[in-house]
Amino acid sequence: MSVSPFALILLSAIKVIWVTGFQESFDMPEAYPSIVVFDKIYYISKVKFVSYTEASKWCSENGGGYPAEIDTAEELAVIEQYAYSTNLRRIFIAGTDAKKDGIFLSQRTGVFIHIFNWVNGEPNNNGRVEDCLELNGSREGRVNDTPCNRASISHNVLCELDLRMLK
Ligand SMILES: *[C@@H]1O[C@H](CO)[C@@H](O)[C@H](O)[C@H]1NC(C)=O
Ligand SMILES: [Ca+2]
Ligand SMILES: [Ca+2]
Repeated sequence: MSVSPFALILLSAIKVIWVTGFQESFDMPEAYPSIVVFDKIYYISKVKFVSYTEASKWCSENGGGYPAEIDTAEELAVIEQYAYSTNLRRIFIAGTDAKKDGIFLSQRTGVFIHIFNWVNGEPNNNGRVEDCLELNGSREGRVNDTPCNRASISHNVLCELDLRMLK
């Protein structure tokens, strides 16, 4: 099957208009500027959270998203770079190994997460309480296991929203 170049241009024009329109209405004072990559929009809270559950709630109440779930190596590279660009230190993303140490599942979907770019020596389940995941700004945005709820450690949160879910 061949698709005419004109159809492709038209399609991408529609997509740009649609995404741009969405982005404008999406600007939130409580979030860092969002980025749109492929069919996803990503945004990071300015607020910090001790609890992953609270962070996840923030994503859904601000823009209708959920903590970012690593599905592909490309997506991980994108969110690492985005996280690192903010200069923030610790940023929650989705994933927990509360059931079985070292096996990370999405809290939202239960799907097995199998692509990582760990900080050297991680995951170490430090203090035996590190059952959640963060992108660590002190380590180029790479992945580290971190407590889901420990008073002394707070995180921003990187949220993801599938634009296809909006239509
Ligand atoms: C992650 O970042 C924090 C804050 O900058 C730092 O104290 C901590 O050592 C880092 N964790 C790892 C595993 O690199
Ligand atoms: Ca994802
Ligand atoms: Ca760790």
